[in-house]
Amino acid sequence: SAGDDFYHEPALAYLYSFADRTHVLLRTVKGKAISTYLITDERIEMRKKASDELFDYFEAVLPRTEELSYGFEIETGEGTIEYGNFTAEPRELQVPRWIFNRVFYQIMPDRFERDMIKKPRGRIIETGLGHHGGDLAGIVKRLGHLEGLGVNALYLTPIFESMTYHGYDIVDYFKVAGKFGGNEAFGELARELKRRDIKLILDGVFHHTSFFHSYFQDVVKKGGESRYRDFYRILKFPVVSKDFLRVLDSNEPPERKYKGLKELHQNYENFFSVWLMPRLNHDNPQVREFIVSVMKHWLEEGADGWRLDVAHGVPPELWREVRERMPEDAYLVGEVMDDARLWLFDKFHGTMNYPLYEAILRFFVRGEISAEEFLNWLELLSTYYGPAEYSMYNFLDNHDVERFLDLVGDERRYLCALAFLMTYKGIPALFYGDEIGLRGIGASGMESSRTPMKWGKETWNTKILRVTKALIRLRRKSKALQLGEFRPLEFKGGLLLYERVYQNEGVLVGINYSDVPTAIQIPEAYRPAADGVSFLKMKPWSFVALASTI
Ligand code: ARE
Repeated sequence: SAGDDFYHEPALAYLYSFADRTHVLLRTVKGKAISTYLITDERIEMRKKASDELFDYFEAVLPRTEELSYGFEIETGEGTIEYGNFTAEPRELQVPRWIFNRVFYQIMPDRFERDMIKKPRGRIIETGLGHHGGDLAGIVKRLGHLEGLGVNALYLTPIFESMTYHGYDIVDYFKVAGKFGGNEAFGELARELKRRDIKLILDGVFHHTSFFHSYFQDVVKKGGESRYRDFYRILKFPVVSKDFLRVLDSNEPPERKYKGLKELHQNYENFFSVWLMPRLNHDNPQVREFIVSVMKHWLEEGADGWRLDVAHGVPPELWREVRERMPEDAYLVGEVMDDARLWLFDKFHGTMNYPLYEAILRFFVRGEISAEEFLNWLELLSTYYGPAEYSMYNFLDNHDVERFLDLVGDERRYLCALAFLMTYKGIPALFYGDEIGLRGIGASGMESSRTPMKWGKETWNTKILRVTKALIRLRRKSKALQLGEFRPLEFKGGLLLYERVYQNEGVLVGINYSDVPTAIQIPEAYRPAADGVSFLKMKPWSFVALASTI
C-alpha cells in the first residue's frame, strides 16, 4: 500500500517554516518514485534532495505560508499514485533571534592571553602541556582583536573554579576560577562584551563534577551517610579505597601519582574512566535543580547562553526540562557527537555539528567522497534536522579536534573549507588562532589544537587573516547566508556550486576543490556582480562568493 512505500507527516522535519520559506518533505522507499509532486492549488515538482540506504527524500520549498492543504502525486514504474490529504500549520522552531547574525569565536582562556600578573592558583593538577596562565582580563585586553576580525559572539571553555588548565573538573560552579581572575574579572568581561555587542556563551559541565567538588568530597568522607550520596552514581561504598586516598595525598611526582590512581579501583561512574570526573546522577531531581540554578545564575550575571558538555551522556529529558526553565533568549548548544535528532527541537537550539564536521573531513581533508556524495550527506542532514540546521553550532576547529589547517596542510585548502563553513546553513564558529593560521602543538591527540595564541604579528599568516575577515564581513551582512534557502546548482568531482537565497537577496558560492582550473557558469542574476561575464575561471583550490539582488 501507499502507506508502506511513502511517508509524510505534517510535523517536524517534514513540514516546517523557516524565515521566508515553507518546506514540505516526502520520503519514499528507495528507487520507488521516479518523480514526485506536491499538490496544493498548484502542482509543484519536488526536488530529489537525498538518499540513504533505504529511502529517497523529496522536497518542495514554497513561499512561507501559515496553513497548507496538500497531498502528493508520485510517479512510479507502475503508474501514478496519489498519496495523502493533509491540512496543517507548518511548525516553526523558537530560537533566540540574536543568534542568526553571529559568528562565534571560541577561546580556551588558559591559552589565549595573560594579563594579570599575580593570581591565586590554589591546588592544581598538571595534565597535558599544563597551565599557561591565560585569564579573563587577557581576553578583555584583546577584544579589539575580536572586533577587528568581525566576530560577534564568544564561547569560552570552562571558567569556573577547577584544578586543571582546561577546567572540565569543576569544584565550584558559582565561582569563576581565581586563576582566571575570579568573579570580578567575569563582571568586567561581561560588561565589556555587552558594550561591544558581543554575545557570550559559557561551557556547562553537568555530566560530571570534579572529584574535589565539595559534594563528592562529602561522599568520599561520609560514604552512605553523605547527604550527597544520590548526587552521583555510586556503585559501592566506600567510593575509593584507603590506598587511593594514600596515593592521592602522597608527594609522588604528578605523572607517577596519576598513573597510580588510574590503576586503583573506583566505585563510581565517571567520564571515560577518569577518576577526577565522577558522573552526576541525573535522575535525582536535586541534581536537576542544581543544574538549573547554576545555569540561571550565570545568565543573570551576563552570559547569553550555554554550551553543554557531554550533553549526549545526560538523558535528553533533562535538557527538555532545562530548556523549558531557561529564558527564551538564552542560546543552548549541546555537545552531541553524532546524530543529534534526539537532542534538538524541544531541547537544544543547536548542537556542536559533528556530523557536518565528519562530512567536511571526508570531503575536504580525506578526499574520501566526491562533491556529489558530499552534497547527499549535507541534504541528508538537512532532512534530519530541518529548521534546526540554521541554529547549529558549525565548526572546522575546536579544542577537541586537530587544527583544520594541520589536517589539510595548506592555506588554500583551509580557506576553501572556511568559505564553505561561512556560507552554509548554521552558525559558524572559529577557534582562537584559526584567523592567524595557528598550527597545532606536538601534544598527544585531542590536546594538540590547544597551542597558546601567538600575539607577535610577524608570526601571523596574513592571507588567512585577510580572507577570514572578508568572509566574516560577507556572512554578517548577508541575510541570505544567515537565513536563506540552500540551493545546490552543481556538485561534481571537486566542484561545489550553490546559491543561498533570502527574499530578493542571493549569494552564489563556487568552490573549486581540485588541482585543476575550472570554469563555472554564472546564472543571469549574478552577472552584474561578476562584471557581466557568464563564465568565471577558477584556479585550483579557490573559491568565489558573489552577492547580488536577484
Ligand atoms: C585528557 C587527555 C586525553 C586523555 C584523557 C584521559 O586530553 O588525551 O585520553 O585526559 O586521561 C576534558 C579535557 C581533556 C581531558 C578530559 C578528561 O579537555 O583534555 O582528556 O577532560 O580529563 C568524547 C566525549 C566528549 C568529550 C570528548 C573529549 O563523548 O563529550 O571525548 N568532549 C568534552 C569536552 C572535552 C572535555 C570533556 C568532554 C570532559 O569538549 O574537552 O575533556 O569534560 C569519538 C567518540 C566520542 C569522543 C571522541 C573524542 O568521536 O565517539 O564520544 O568524545 O571520539 O575522544
